[in-house]
Amino acid sequence: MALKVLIVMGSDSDFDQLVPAVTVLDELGVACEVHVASAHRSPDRVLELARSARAGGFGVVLAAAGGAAHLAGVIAANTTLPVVAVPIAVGTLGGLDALLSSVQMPGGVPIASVGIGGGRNAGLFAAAILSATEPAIEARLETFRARQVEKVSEADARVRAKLAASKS
Ligand code: RP5
Repeated sequence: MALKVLIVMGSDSDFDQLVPAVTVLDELGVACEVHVASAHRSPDRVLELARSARAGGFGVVLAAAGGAAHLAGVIAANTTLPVVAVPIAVGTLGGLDALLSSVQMPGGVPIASVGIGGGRNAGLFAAAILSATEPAIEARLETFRARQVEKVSEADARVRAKLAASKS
């Protein structure tokens, strides 16, 4: 059975920024499971999710948190699956704190990170990781990329048509 994506967010207030991850995974036919669990408010639950992830059929974890974000690091400390942080745009620093917490992990337990509020890219990256062992996901990613090429070409045509119209 194809591996799934485990999505964990520190609070339900993070949910809106994770919707693009769920949407793009759905578009790519990648199964995911979404949970709220906090590294500081419900630490036992985070450990449970992380430690059971591989046996539960997951191949990658997306960990979304804002503020002094340590969710991704704590999950990575409790599984050898790849963990991708999604720094959430929240609070006085607007997500910069979460971004730095994510990319400045001390050596030995690495995590990857997308940009602040990068839910969609996180979903795409998770699919890319799973595509290494799942040809069906690779094929859907190829189609997704080809469609992007078409969209850029359509945008090019629109802009050129607007320019031409403005000159006539
Ligand atoms: C973090 O604190 C969560 O991931 C969230 O981004 C932030 C604020 O959480 P709430 O106070 O809205 O629950 O742990």
